[in-house]
This record gives sequence, structure tokens and C-alpha cells, in this order.
Amino acid sequence: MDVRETESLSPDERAAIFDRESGVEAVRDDVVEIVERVRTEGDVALREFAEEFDGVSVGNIDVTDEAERAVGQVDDDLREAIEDAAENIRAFHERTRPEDWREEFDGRELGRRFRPLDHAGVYAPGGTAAYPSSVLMGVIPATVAGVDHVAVATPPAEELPTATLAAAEIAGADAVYQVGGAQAIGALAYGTETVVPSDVIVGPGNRWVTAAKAEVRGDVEIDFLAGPSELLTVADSTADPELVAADLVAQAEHDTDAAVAAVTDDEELAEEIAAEADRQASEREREEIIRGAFDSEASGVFLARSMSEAALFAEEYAVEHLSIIAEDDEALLDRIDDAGSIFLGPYSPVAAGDYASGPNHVLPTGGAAKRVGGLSVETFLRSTTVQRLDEESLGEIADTVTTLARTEGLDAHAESVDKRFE
Ligand code: HSO
Ligand code: ZN
Repeated sequence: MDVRETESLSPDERAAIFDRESGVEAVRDDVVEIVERVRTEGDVALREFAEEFDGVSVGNIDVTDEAERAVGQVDDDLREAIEDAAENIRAFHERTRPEDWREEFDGRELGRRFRPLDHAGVYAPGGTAAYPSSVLMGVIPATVAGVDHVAVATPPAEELPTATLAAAEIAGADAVYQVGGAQAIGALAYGTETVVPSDVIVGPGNRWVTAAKAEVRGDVEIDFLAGPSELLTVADSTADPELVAADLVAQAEHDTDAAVAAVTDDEELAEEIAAEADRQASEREREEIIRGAFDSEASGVFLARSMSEAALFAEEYAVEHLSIIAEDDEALLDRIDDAGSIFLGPYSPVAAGDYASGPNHVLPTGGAAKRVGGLSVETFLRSTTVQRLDEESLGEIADTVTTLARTEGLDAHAESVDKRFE
């Protein structure tokens, strides 16, 4: 891994670091066609795409029964780990469920209430990215919100991964379908003979899945366009380079496109993190992927002139996972607004949040943390406002309403208020 000084980054380098791209444009035309075929041909298209892209001749698209059986088929240790993680994720998400409220504002009784969406679709990638943990992260907030029907879509395979199926069942999914890629997003969005259409589609995926989510957005809600994993660690001289490097190597093993970086004001620490990351990479099974991620333009160890400048760097990076390992981590936390999820102190590895501490790991990437938060219970809720006025409180605002209404040339609006006082 390279060490680069933040002050000598060229405009091109800065753009590659701070304007990270998702790469979905390249597949957009193909995705439009796939989604359209699913929309018009339904299950027939899903079966054909399964043969073409996954090399699988699909019997039942609906594999909910198999998911129920999978819980009994996984090892006890794995089942307990999934159940343990699910419990922690559920506890955290229950705490975040917004409460309905009603309050009086100068006699006007105003409130807000939350109701779940009816149908949610959770995408769970397959292949080397078949993560039971992501199934928990997608399904559990939906069930906590009270969604009536939560469906999981996962790519077809001769042998579906039992851990993914078991996680869907333990998390409380109502249906599991074997359908992957852009065609899965088309099916979840518009429905087929087998697949129930969703009001909201969530979950990570490859470029095809992400491009398809962008395509159906508008017809259904989506969480956001989640790209490859990212980690930025803000570290001061008190940080242990071995631990900083271990977290970078961990997120790097997801994808050659992952972005893993550290920023510090301590030159010796910067060199040690870079050397340590290279050393640890060669001990890992996914060394090649890790080295690919190290070569990403947004990856590297960055040397800032001060910790203030390091905080500014982090703010501009707006990273998916931000780790702060520094003596005064709370002060740095106060200065950085933009990040998907924040990990404080040496005992909060990102891996803990990836699996089992409780908060969600489906998070905005590519700088989207400047605009949105991660997957949450709110993703599956819609809010409605409620108001009740009485004669007196309506009287208080009557002039304001009628003046504005007549200014807008809407005299029937004004009259509807005046009539109440005749
Ligand atoms: N770090 C990934 C989530 C994940 N990690 C799943 C392990 N399994 C993206 O936030
Ligand atoms: Zn991870």
C-alpha cells in the first residue's frame, strides 16, 4: 500500500478519491432490456435468464419450503451464530422504530404516525458474495417495521446456500425466491406469476443489480445504490498499526473495487500501517482480491498535516464505514458529519458491525453518505401527518390562511375557512 501526502494530491487524484464511481453506466442498456422482458414475460423470462446467466434449469422459483428446512440442516454452531446476530440486530432496530406522536401547537392538535409498507423485497447476492449476514440486515428491519410480506430473492443454483436460506427463515422472511441479477430486481418490482411485487426493494448487489435498482426507482422505492465496500480509518499516534491494517485488509477482501484507506498526521504510523497491510494481505486466503482493492485509486494511507486536516479529509471522503482510533475520538466524531456508520475506538472493528453488534451494514457508498443514511426501520415505513383544529385555533390562523389563499388567486380556499365563522 502507498503512503501519500494529502497536501500533494493532484486534482485528478482528489477526484478519484472523493468522487468514487459505481460503474453502473456500462451495463445500463442490457439491464433495461432484462427488466422489460421480466415485466412482460414474467416467470418464463426468469427461467430463461436462469439458464442463460446462471447455467441453472430452475424447477420451483419459490423456494420458501427449502428455507424452512435449511434451519434444521445447518450446523448447530452456525444456527446459533445466526440466531445470536439476529437477536442483536433486532434489538438495535427496535430501539430505532419511530413512535407515533400527537401534540398541541397553540390549540392545534398535530401529529405524525408511521405505518409499514405492505410488501418488501430483499436482494441477497449469490456466489462468493452470498452473505447470510446481509439477509439478516435486510429482512430484520422490515419485520421490525411490521411489513406484511417480506420476500428474499437470491440467485438460482443447483444447491442453494443453506446458510442464506436459514438466515432468511430465522430473520422472519415470508417468501424466498431463486432469482438473481437484474431480473430479480425486475421481478421484485413488477411481480410475476410467482413473485409478489414489492413496494420497496433493498439490499446490496453487483453492478447489474444496482443498475436495475436505478431503473425501477420511481415505480418502487429503493434503499440506495450500494456499491463496493469502503473503509476509512482516522488514526492518531496512539493507534496500533496492526489493528488499523487488519480492518483495512478485512474490508478489502470483499471486492477488488473496494476502497480502503487510513488517514493520520503521524508519519511513522502511516508507514507502519502501509507495511503492515501488505504483510497481512499475504497471510489471507483472498490475497488477490485484497491486493486488487489496495490498488483502487481511492485506497491508500494518507498523511495529513494535522488531525484537523485528517477530519476534513474524512468529511470530504463521506465513506461507508468510518473508524476513529484516536485519543480524543469523540472530538473527531463531532467534526465529521458524513459517513454511513461510525466505529469508535480500538475494540470496534468494522467486522463486529458487519455481523453482530446490531446496527445495519447495508450502507451508502461512493459519497452517498452526504445525502442518505443506511438501511433502517424507516426505509420500510411511510409517515402520515394528522391534524385537528377547533373553532378557536382555526380562528387564530384564519387571517393568515385567507390572505395567502387570496394572494394565490384561490378564493375558494379562503371561503372554505371564512364559512366556518359565518
Ligand atoms: N462490509 C460489508 C458487509 C458484510 N461484511 C457482509 C461481511 N459480510 C458491506 O458493508
Ligand atoms: Zn464486510
